[in-house]
Amino acid sequence: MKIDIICKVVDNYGDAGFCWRLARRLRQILSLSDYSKGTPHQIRLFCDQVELIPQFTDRDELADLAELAESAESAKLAESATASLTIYDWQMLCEPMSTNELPDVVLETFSCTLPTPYQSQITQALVLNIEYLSAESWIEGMHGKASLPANLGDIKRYFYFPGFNQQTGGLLDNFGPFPPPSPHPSEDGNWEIFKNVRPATTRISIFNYGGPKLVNFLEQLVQQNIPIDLLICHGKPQETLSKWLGFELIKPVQVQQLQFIPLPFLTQDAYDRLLANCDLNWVRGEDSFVRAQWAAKPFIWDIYPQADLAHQVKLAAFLNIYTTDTSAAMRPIIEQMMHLEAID
Ligand code: TRH
Repeated sequence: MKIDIICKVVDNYGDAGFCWRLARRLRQILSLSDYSKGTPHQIRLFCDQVELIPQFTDRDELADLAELAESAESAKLAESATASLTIYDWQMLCEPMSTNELPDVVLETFSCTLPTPYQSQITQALVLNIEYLSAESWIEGMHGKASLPANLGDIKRYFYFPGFNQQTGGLLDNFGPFPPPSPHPSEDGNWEIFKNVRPATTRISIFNYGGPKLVNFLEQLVQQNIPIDLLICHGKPQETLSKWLGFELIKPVQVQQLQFIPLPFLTQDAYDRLLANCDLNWVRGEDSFVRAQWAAKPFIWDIYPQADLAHQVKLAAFLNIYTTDTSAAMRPIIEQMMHLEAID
């Protein structure tokens, strides 16, 4: 089977991060499945910001993928019956493809609009448009439905809505064993990321959109006066932290009982492991939000803000299912925590 995943980056890391995770997971599933016997599978990821992809993965995996891409050409792959994964620049979609390059399945992500030259060549393919995740009930009626071609020459596409129940497309599950190994502080002493964490100290990872919401949270923590290690992810959370501290957060810093540990941008596997090894995780967007749920640890979701406030409806729908079994006392606390707006 030949599968193309098409990714256009809107902003931040989520679009590329989701597509990369999807590509790796599909490769893993196809390599393991009986279906792969005999014919090699091919997954191609087309992205308009290919330079983002290597940061999600380690060098060994990239080298392994490059090797696979070469062996696919030499038909060696047919014997090993695995699945190849290759990353291409978006520009390739604007060029003619030979018949044997054409995909069987196209996964267009987040309605990113396929370039016309590519559309005109994939008329035989099954095209799925993978939409954003939501807990809103209307997606159940839309999942699997065909979209009407908007313009002459447009191909027929089917909506694929990820979601939280059987009537939807479900959630992208994790790559590799889960939860990731070493759930306890003592074992994690060997992990570079945790070399500064203090024993028997609560750990909170922070990957949100920063701003007043984070400052408010930090000020509440200071008041608590209990030892907490905060693992601060790369980008916006570190920027907010640096402003709040009054100096750039480049190494671990202690403020009263709180310790702030800045993290480099981690590979996705390392990020997943971080989530599984913290007591509370702040997450955002879509992909980290889903990973926090697989990690099965308490989390606060900093939902991606939308200009038309559609995110508030989305958040309310999620909280509705998330707090189904929550006590009456706890429910308003969770709601209050997640409903605060992230305004920079
Ligand atoms: O980065 P995000 O905010 O991304 C998105 C995009 O803005 C997108 O346009 C929007 O549609 C979507 O949110 C809702 O958040 P997200 O989705 O959680 O993506 C972050 C990705 O980065 C995820 O794949 C995990 C990964 N990641 C790492 O690999 N290493 C890291 O150190 C961190 C902090 C994250």
